[in-house]
Amino acid sequence: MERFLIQASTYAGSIDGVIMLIALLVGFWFLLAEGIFFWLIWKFRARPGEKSQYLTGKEKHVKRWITIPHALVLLCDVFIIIASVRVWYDVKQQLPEADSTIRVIGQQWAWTFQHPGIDNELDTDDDIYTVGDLHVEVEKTYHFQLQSRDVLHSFSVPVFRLKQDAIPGRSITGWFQATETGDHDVQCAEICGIGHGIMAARIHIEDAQTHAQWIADASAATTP
Ligand SMILES: [Cu+2]
Repeated sequence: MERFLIQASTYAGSIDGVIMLIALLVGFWFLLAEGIFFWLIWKFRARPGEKSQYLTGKEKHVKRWITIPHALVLLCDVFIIIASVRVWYDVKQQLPEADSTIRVIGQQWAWTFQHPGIDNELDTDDDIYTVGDLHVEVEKTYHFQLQSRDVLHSFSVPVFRLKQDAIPGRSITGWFQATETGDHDVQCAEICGIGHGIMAARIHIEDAQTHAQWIADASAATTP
């Protein structure tokens, strides 16, 4: 499948799969319905000497044009629902064991990231706080605790196909696992005020050695 944006998380491919399934099914019915529509316009066009039929809409041979496609479209919906629920369960309902936990805090208009330091424990003295730069290690499972200091925000990492609303007063836990190294965009995907559009950040997906080095450097810089 042609990829428009790289897939850098374990579940990115399955989310793209659902979107592709919906696009194909909806696309098929759209083209078919429009095709039949224009064919009927052409077939029943006005012609000299031909009288138009009077249809109440209740005739069996007319109603079939509604009931049969209706049933088939509902069947397609069932396929979409089954595929979506399976992906939703994997991404949102289950929580694989974490190698590391980070905290993501949205506010007007920046993202603050709280990383565990060398001890890999959150809320200890060696935590590393950054604004606008999230550092993670590739192929490690992360839990994130998503919070907001003011209004609704939405933590969006397009290459992960991850999007989760941040709600003031709540701490929402989710997970991801990056599959390849690289630097990518983090966005806010919920209109949160005049600075919403500039609420961009970066995620740095690093190999184990680079990530360990970053933690060491950041700890040395912040530890008195
Ligand atoms: Cu925001």
